[in-house]
Amino acid sequence: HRVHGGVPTDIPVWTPARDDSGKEYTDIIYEKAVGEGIAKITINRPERRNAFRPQTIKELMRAFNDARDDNSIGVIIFTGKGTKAFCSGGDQSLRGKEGYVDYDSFGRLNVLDLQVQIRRLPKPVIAMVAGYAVGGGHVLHMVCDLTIAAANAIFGQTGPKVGSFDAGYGASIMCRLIGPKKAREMWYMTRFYTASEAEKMGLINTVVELEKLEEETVKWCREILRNSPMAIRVLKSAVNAVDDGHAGLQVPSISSIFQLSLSPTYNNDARVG
Ligand code: S0N
Repeated sequence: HRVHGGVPTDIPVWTPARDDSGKEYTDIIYEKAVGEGIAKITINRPERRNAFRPQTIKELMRAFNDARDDNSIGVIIFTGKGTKAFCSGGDQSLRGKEGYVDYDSFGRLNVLDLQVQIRRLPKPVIAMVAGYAVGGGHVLHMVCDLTIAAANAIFGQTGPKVGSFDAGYGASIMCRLIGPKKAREMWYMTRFYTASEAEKMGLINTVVELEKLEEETVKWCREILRNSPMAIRVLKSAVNAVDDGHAGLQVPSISSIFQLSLSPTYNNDARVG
């Protein structure tokens, strides 16, 4: 191991992972660093700047659910394939009168369910962003616990240009992160912001050279993994509580306390729940 500040900085060996549906993934890559406690979920549609279609979201939800339930996983990295985009939002080529429709004729914008899933998931989710995080892809990085960006990252909302918007988390969490004035600017004007501008705005945690992006992200994961998963899961719901209310608190925090009261030997290191 190469070590910096007591934390190894080498990139782990990623092993392909599956969920229990028995289905293959077509739109994402799901991997785990065995023995490390890290899962990595990658949108794999680089030819469309990692735009999501309903099928992409279904697969992401399956993988996030598996990572949530896997006792060996403590942190999840969420990213996009390649260096040009984290995610460019909803696949515009599938947008028609019936909404977003793919080959399963699935006409619902199920990305909103994924946003809720990431917010409720009682483990940190880290967005690892190279290139564009725009439109619905920008909201996806905002709902993650932390965002680590490469110097080439570009952030922005594009929805109003194409007649769409996110009046849920896309508006409320953005106000929390950068304040309502800046949030209005971002939504009304659909400007794009560089990684260093985004860092100054409080939209992301840090910026690193593109070549160091994964190394740095894994280092942040390892630092988190040294700490108590129980403390982190309750802190996650506490930090989200103002926006998520009781629905947010209920899942990781109250159920943990309930389990604590049930079992005097409840394991403070538990990663399931
Ligand atoms: C990302 C951009 C800026 C990249 O520009 P660049 O590098 O010049 O590449 P392009 O040549 O433009 O693109 C390369 C190929 O990728 C395809 N492509 C890119 N983005 C999409 C996309 N979103 N859907 C489908 N295909 C995409 C290009 O067509 C091109 O293909 P080829 O090579 O075959 O020509 C630039 O690409 C860009 O601006 N993309 C569109 C961004 C956009 O408008 N996104 C949609 C925004 N709306 C949503 O996300 C809908 C969902 C929604 O309403 C929502 C939901 C939740 C939260 C927020 C929203 C919201 O609307 O904001």
